Amino acid sequence: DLIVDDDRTSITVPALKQAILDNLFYVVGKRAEVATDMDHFMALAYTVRDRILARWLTTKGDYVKHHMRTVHYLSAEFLMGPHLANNILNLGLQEAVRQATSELDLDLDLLIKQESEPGLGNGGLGRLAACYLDSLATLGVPAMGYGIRYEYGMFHQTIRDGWQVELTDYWLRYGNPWEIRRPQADVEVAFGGHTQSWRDPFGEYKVQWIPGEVVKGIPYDTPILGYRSGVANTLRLWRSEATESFYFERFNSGDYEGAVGAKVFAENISKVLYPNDEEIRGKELRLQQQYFFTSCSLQDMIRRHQNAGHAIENFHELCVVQLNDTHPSIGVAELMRLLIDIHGLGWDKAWEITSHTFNYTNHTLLPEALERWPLPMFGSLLPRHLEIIYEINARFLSALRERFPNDEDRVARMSLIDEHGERYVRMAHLACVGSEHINGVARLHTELLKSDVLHDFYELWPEKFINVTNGVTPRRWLAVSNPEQTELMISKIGQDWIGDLDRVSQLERYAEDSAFRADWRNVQYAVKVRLTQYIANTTGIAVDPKSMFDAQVKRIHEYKRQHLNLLYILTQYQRLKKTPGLEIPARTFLFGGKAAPGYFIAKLIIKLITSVAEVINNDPEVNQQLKVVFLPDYNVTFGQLVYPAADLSEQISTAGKEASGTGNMKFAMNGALTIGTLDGANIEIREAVGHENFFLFGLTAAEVAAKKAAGYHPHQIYESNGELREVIDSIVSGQFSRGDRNLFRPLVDGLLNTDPYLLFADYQSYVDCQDQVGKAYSDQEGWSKMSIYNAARMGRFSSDRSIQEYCRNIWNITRFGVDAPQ
Ligand code: 26Q
Repeated sequence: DLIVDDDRTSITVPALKQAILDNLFYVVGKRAEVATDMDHFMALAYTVRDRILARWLTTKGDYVKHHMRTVHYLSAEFLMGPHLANNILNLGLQEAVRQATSELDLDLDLLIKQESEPGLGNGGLGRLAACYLDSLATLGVPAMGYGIRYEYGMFHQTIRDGWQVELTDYWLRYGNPWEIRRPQADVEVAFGGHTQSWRDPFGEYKVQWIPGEVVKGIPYDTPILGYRSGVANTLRLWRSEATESFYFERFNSGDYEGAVGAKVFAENISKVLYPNDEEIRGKELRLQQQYFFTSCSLQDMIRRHQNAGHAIENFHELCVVQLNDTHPSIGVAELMRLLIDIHGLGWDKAWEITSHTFNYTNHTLLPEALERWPLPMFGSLLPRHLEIIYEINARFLSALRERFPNDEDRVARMSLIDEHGERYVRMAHLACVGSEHINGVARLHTELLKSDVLHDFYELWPEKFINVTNGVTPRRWLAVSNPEQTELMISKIGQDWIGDLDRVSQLERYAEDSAFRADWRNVQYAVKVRLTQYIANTTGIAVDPKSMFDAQVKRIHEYKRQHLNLLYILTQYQRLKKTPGLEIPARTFLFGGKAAPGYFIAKLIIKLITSVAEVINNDPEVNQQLKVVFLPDYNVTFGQLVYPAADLSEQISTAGKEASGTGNMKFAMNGALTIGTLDGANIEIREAVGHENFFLFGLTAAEVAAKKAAGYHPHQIYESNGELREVIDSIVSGQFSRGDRNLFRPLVDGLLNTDPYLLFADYQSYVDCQDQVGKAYSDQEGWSKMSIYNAARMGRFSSDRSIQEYCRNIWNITRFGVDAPQ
């Protein structure tokens, strides 16, 4: 009964309604009477996708037509989170879609919740890539993301008997309405085998790689909309499949097992995301994944470059590649191979192109997280690349010897090959040698790269090093996730800040306005009630939305020190048990995060959190003042619920260990105050929001280094600090493990004997600081002021600012935007 012009592009409410019904019938294949919430979600998602497509195709056409220099962001992980709400916001359709769904008697928020999030990343690094895609599209930067379409993403976490249990994440179960498979743009990728060399009739030295296996990469494209920019860039994720020819050749020659084996090999490559962050074990499948997506992406870039009519010699003028950590750094050798072996260029020209194409972002300071591959494995999987790396290395080291004569120690330290004992290929060194720029992700991190982790490279090439402090997108992390605060902000300062976060500074003057502060508190309370209901539904724990919400959500890692947080909780617990009726403001401690499945101590930390939670939450003497909640399966979707609701953000890593952190930014933008160390981006956040609006504690990175050098004895601190001793003793006593004195021994012994992350050294400073936090929270007016100053001064931490810095200082991109209307 509805008549509309075009139900695939029109954005009027009647057209949207008709489109949802049409998509439900023709795409989902259901009648409204029997459709589930998931069916309605799909129908709505297709309706939104239809409205993206014109922008998407126009954007692509414009980039080609105007020969625009394009960024290619290569990342093994893209932790996108659900798309629907974000796409609706970016299209400017929030009101129209709400109206259309409500007229159809559909609950929009319920439909949004149906989307299963593509969890194709571990944590910070993958989520940063997603924020950067958002900003690239918003700013109209010609850009493409390249990665792997894992069939199984980050595992789902459940808690059984207090322990983490992993379940697989088959996120594609109900289909993915956002992606388009493009089989016509497939590429082939080779593995194994051997190389042959000869001199061609002109006397040129030529190499041919005779592979052992060949697989096919099929691209799946997802549009990435900018915020009201009219731009839709592309995220291109590769799926591995068997090549028909390889498969049938063996099959027809009677090698049935070989044929099936080849198919299994091929299909395995994009099967599953490795759930380890920052802990490397040399697994061959992981190297296969890295080479697979990097080779697919570079071949694709070359093909698109040539299809647009450009000569291969100009590749680096139109194509720039950003390496998201070392995971795609094999690309340096792969581009050399493609240019020399496939496109016939000489070494020097190929090196000129390659070394002007790549840039490398480092994300870690942990020495154990620097990627290295055992040489025999590397050589058998990628024999041609190993030859190329040897050649790059020979030329690099001879230049190095010229620059630093008689310094063979330096040569050994900087070589692309680690020759101490078992031999390894050092991927960070390959990335440094092959890149035009090398960047860290926060000011301190970049300084530590220069002075420590990559010091030799800094001495050789100081001009390559540059800092780009991370940022996060205010679209997803504020406008989508915190509609209550967003609405209040819009009522005072309009909405331009969503696309230009520097403008949130206009909020500053309201910090001194008591009526506004009351509104601010009411909004905060409403958001906390939302989270309270979620906690009750998922854990059965009743928390008080009037209590302080103190949140630590991030991967579980010793350097992030979730157990330091626990030491304070236990300190408060002991105090309350000793002094019943002690006046402390009520607090709810919220934890969320996954442990790598093979990381025993991290899993034990989860068990300790859940065990402490059980005792405290069930102790009537304290549970009006203390609650401890571990929320299972922390992911992007849950992050969107918790960042807005937190009063206090825990950023308590050992100084010098957290490269940047990005959760710290999401919390502060939403008005949480931070308790933190001088680590990563905390330092810059504290400068931005004002020292008086940030709870600082702990040793500095320099003090940490000095303490370790001087000989650190945690046992002495245990002996001299009464409160700490009681807390540790209570863990050992079995109070939280039903009398089992051994359960937490590995954790406690590690602290008493070595404590590599200096929890004991920072304990007293942390406890004192937390006590100050408690006092400050009792003064609600003062707290609200600090909260508003935090939100108002976080403009710098928009990923839009980070991307502008990448464009100016690294990518040399000056042309933005498309012809398309917004
Ligand atoms: C490597 C090889 C084999 C298997 C897994 C990995 C692997 C996977 C993921 C290694 C590292 C990661 C992820 C690292 C990461 O998330 N680092 C974080 O990056 C953020 C964005 O820059 C920073 O804010 C964090 O400080 C940093 O810890």
